[in-house]
Amino acid sequence: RFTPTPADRFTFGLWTVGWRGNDPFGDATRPVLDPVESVERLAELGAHGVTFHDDDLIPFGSDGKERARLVGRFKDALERTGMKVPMATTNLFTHPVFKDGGFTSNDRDVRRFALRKVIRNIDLAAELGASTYVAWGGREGAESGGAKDVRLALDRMKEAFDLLGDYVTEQGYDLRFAIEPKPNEPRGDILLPTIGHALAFIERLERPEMVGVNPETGHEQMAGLNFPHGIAQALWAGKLFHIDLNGQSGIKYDQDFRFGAGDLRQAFWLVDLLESAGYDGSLHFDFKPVRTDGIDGVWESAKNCMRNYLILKERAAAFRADPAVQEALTASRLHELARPTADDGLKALLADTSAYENFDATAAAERSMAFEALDQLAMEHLLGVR
Ligand code: 3MF
Ligand code: MG
Ligand code: MG
Ligand code: MG
Repeated sequence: RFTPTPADRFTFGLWTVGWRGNDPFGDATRPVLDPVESVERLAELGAHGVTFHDDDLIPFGSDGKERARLVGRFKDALERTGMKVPMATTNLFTHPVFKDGGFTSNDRDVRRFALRKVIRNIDLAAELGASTYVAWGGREGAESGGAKDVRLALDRMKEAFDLLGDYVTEQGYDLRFAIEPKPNEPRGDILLPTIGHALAFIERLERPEMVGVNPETGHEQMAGLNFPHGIAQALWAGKLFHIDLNGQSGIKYDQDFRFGAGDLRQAFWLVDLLESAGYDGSLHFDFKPVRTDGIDGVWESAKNCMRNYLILKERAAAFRADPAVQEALTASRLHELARPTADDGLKALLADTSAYENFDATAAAERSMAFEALDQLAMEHLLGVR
């Protein structure tokens, strides 16, 4: 029970299980993990695939020969295990050259280098069969007001996505972009800080249909936002191209706990939403196994990211199937929300005296929404007592 198979579409970044525990205050606590070992171990645990930043697989500065060797043995591991690479991304944040950003660095040479670095890895992504290319602009931002002209930076950001869209189209790749919002860290403030900012930005692009979002649980919750609500809006906009699942406890640094840790109730509603909406993309974990643990904790937490998703999936299904919940949903008038407000048309609405002239606001105000009973049912399904 709760043991995943590749059909569950669970994927992991190589940088997640491969994180060595280095943080701003301390050095690495775990040894280097070979990407080939990650592929093998995750396959054994029942994952569907892995994702990577260019530099996770091919260390920055590797020459052509070394690059070919590393890609070759990675491909062998994929073939051996049947693991897929549904998504790839670019590291535009670790090397000091990106200290002021990649697409929006004030330094034009750096911006041109960043675009070439992305394009180089897009070729590899396409070769490996990826369908999504994620862009997290962790260094696109500022610590002080005069340092960045945000309107110009957004022009450069748009220019970058427009050029990358041209490139993918010219090459005939079957690849879409997903922007990953984050409010801060490592920059004091990052551009495109939330799902909403990213969705609005995408509509200004030359090829908006090619670009969606890759929201991360912790990133929205760092800003105190409701993650399921953000995901619902991305789904509503047809823009949920990918997702980074993890755990976060409130407004803090980016904790990247395993999925299910942190805000458990939002995790429950998130799984309920993804499953009832029929989201069929990757269920991608972007987490960090806590640095207190050895390699045992790495595989334990990777396993439990998937296990917790499957447990919550079962709990959410039980919640939806419970006749008492169906009654409670009716009492809360969820079905009425599904009905258009004026399907009789504007003219009929204006002529309807019961809508306004004879509307009894006092009586309507007295009708309970009955949300407390509904929420307690959810709580009890989540806690496994129903
Ligand atoms: C940082 C992140 C990133 C992105 C990754 C793109 C290093 O907080 O979440 O992980 O997810 O760069 O997928
Ligand atoms: Mg993150
Ligand atoms: Mg995070
Ligand atoms: Mg992420």
